[in-house]
Amino acid sequence: MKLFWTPKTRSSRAVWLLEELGIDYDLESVDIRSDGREDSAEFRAASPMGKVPALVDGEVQMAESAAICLYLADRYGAGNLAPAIDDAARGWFLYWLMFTPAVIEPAMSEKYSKTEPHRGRNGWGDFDSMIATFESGLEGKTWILGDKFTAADVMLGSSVVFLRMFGMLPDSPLLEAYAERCLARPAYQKAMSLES
Ligand SMILES: N[C@@H](CCC(=O)N[C@@H](CS)C(=O)NCC(=O)O)C(=O)O
Repeated sequence: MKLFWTPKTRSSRAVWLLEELGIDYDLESVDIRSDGREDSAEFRAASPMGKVPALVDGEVQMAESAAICLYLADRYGAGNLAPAIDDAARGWFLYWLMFTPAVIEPAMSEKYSKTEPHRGRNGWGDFDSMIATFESGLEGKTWILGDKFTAADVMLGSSVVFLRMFGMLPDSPLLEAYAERCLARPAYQKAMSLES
């Protein structure tokens, strides 16, 4: 299995998830920051948008961090990082797994670019309702589904770390504590150690 990756990007999520799984993988660096960027044909085949992360696993080629996390958790997690397909918890698991690309990231972009919010018109609502929803999802819980850490926490945990890194995390003891729990995970620390 090979992960196309660039340090300090959304690729970190996929590395974190691979470390949670404890399976073997190779990393191939993609220099997305260079001007005269020349992507390999293998990378382009897996990532039509030319974005990291991208994964090649045998005949499987794919990109999009949430899709990669879901694929890896289902395929290699033995039920540990994703509820089974017939488990009622699967509904909320999928909701929160997709919350990052569907809601958090567009809302961050809206805030960063100072675009006027349109809660009803925009699919992500707006930044403030995103934060309020994220907080209410975590209320009284260790992880987003309760006591059990899942791939959805990899997506949400990396988002909360990015929110903090960009100075966009409002005063939120709940989200701060969640970020600290994510940062303390050995798999997260191993993933970060590969970046420095
Ligand atoms: N929705 C995608 C976004 C991926 C993405 O935008 N990756 C950035 C790095 S964080 C990238 O590859 N940028 C280089 C480019 O677009 O050429 C995902 O979650 O995987």
